[in-house]
Amino acid sequence: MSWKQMAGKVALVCGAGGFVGHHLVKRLKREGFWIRATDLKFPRFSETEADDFIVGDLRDPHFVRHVIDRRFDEIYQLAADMGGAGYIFTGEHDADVMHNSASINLNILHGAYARNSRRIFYSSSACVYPEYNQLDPDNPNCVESTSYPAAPDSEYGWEKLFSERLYRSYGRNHDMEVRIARYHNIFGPEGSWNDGREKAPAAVCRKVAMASNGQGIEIWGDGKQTRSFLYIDECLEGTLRLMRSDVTGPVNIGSDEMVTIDRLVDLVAGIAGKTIKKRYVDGPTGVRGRNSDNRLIREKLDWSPSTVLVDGLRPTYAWISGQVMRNARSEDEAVPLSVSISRSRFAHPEPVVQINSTVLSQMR
Ligand code: GKE
Repeated sequence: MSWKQMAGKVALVCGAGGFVGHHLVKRLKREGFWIRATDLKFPRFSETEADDFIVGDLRDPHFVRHVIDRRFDEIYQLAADMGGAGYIFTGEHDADVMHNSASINLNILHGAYARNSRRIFYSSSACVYPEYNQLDPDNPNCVESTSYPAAPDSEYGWEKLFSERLYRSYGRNHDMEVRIARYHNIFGPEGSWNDGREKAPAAVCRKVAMASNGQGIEIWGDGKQTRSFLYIDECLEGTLRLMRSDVTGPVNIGSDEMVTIDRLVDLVAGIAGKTIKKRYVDGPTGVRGRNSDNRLIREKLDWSPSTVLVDGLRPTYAWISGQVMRNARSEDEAVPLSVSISRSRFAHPEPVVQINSTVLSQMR
């Protein structure tokens, strides 16, 4: 659809304080939409471009009724309790992930139905695919039709599978135009990079940015596990193409450039111009191999992502190394204070409160 055809239309973006949602708002604004956005929080790294941003809890059906108070031409449901391997594969957040994301999906979908907002996009995940098809790092199978018999390796994947079924049942029973993408590890600037929810591309960029030339960085697992990573701009392109298509079944939106985590580190080190050694440590690793199978999206949408991984990593590394430098600067600025505190320790050998520069920078 052209920009002119989009002008005057209204869209709702749920999860617009998060990485994909924030970028999607910018993209829809360029197309001329009026946008309502919602999330628990505003975007962390730059201002939202939404016309109307409502902060609140989408687990609360009353709040959702307040947000969906009219018919929207397009609703994008990206809100979820999610994160990288360090968040979703440790088991510590399973109850939160399942309860929070399922509640959000139940509320939003029903709210959309109640206001006759028929066209709704749901962001599912490659985590729905069964573990038994992802044991061989060189030959994972993520064809859309292979998600059953179901055996995701995480509760996160099970919730996505449940919600896919929920959306599809509203499509069948209530005549809604449901579109479902299975995202494969989306990355880019302004994503989580240091809050415990970061995925491998951001974590590796951060670790490389913080390392000196010749130093080592920690890698979870043996580095031989495989993944594909999709740059944010391609994700948005695929999302919009899918939303405006007549494709009702779930489709992969991912890159099919499969790499080992070792290779990911080497690419980032190359961009940084550093020699980086790898130290393999125990950590949450998830499936052994995963790659997007793009045959269905090519057939259905006559399109698939083409940006090569290294081209997406360049702007991502530039942004994350900038964040690392900013954080280091703000910690440096706190040093004179901690120096004066440690000096005072000579006079008071048992300080009552211990303050360090990190705490000071968080308090600002
Ligand atoms: N996050 C992270 N941080 N991963 C690391 C690190 C590190 O410092 N070092 C090595 N890895 C390894 C992980 O152990 C895992 O094997 C691989 O990189 C990819 O981790 P990831 O990017 O955090 O997450 P996954 O691809 O395993 O899973 C993600 O899949 C997406 C869909 O494809 C999920 O976290 C979801 O965010 C998402 O649905």
